[in-house]
Amino acid sequence: MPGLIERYRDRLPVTERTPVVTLDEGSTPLLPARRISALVGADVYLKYEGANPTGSFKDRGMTVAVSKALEDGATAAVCASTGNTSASAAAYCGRAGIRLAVVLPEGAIARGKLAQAQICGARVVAVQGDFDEALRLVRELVERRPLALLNSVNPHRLEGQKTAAFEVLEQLGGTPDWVALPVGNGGNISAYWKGFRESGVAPRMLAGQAEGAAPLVTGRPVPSPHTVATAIRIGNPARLDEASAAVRDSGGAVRALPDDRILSAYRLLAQEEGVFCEPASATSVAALIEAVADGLVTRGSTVVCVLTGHGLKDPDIAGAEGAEIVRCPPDVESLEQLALGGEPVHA
Ligand code: AN7
Repeated sequence: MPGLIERYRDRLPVTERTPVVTLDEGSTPLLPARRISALVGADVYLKYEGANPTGSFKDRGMTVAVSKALEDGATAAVCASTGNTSASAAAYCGRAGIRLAVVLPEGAIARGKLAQAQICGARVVAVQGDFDEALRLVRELVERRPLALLNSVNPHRLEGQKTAAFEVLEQLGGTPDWVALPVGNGGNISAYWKGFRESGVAPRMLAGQAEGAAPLVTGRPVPSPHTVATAIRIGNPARLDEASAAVRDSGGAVRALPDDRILSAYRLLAQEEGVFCEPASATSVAALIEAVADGLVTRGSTVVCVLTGHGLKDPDIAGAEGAEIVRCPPDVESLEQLALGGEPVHA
């Protein structure tokens, strides 16, 4: 499929003069989740954004933001990131020939994301602080120097990301009752809500946050946020007000989940649905399970859970949460015993 700018040109802020920087992002699968549907008693679909070119939904915003930066004559750009924004920006800026510095909270980035930024030629800066400090510094930096800012405070990012809502409506052939998604900076939920409103529909937005990083619950910044889901370890979201408005105006809700529930949804998705996403993404499914248990989401509802990033982004957590590795001497009797675990196997 062609990229998003070509597919949705009439609904994006581009002209014939905009140089299109694309990796043919978007057109990601909307997968029926049979086992999870049975578990919660609803029709659950997974919007698998890990299938984007750099493995996350960020590519939707980046194709528009980097194309517009190039149109505006930018030669250098910067972003703060918990990982996926930096990986996506590195790929698109590399393709555009724009120099990029990514500013990351030191020691708090999943290994796959860091590797992507490194190999795609970005200047990688690890700030001795958390994401909120990194974003604050980057915002100060762009006041001093003429750099394109590629965080989701850049409105072009949201324009690109709203196309996910268009795709959900096309793929489903209708409007879901609920759309569940993880919320960090609040950009993506704002973009989905914008995309749905522009399409004249209003599904209810279910925001999933980690309990240790849940400013959406109180509407106020959280100092020293913590969670295993590093992508959404954000205490002072850039788009807190828009995210809150999307929840409120859609008749939606927020659920804050402890890390163990996020990780059990993460394993459930991989083991029961064959869908390997990163821990932050599983927050959408954890939020759904919670909202079904407390009676908010009712039986028979149609629910889309957005899985924002690919599981390979964070191999360390997959290794820690996944199966143990069984060592085997090189003979077939040992292999038979160890591979089958002593259980009867029928042909
Ligand atoms: C997998 O990359 O903020 O609420 O700097 O990587 O729009 O911030 C990532 C966020 C959800 C939250 N899922 O989206 C970054 C960054 C994944 C993410 C979110 C992120 P927003």
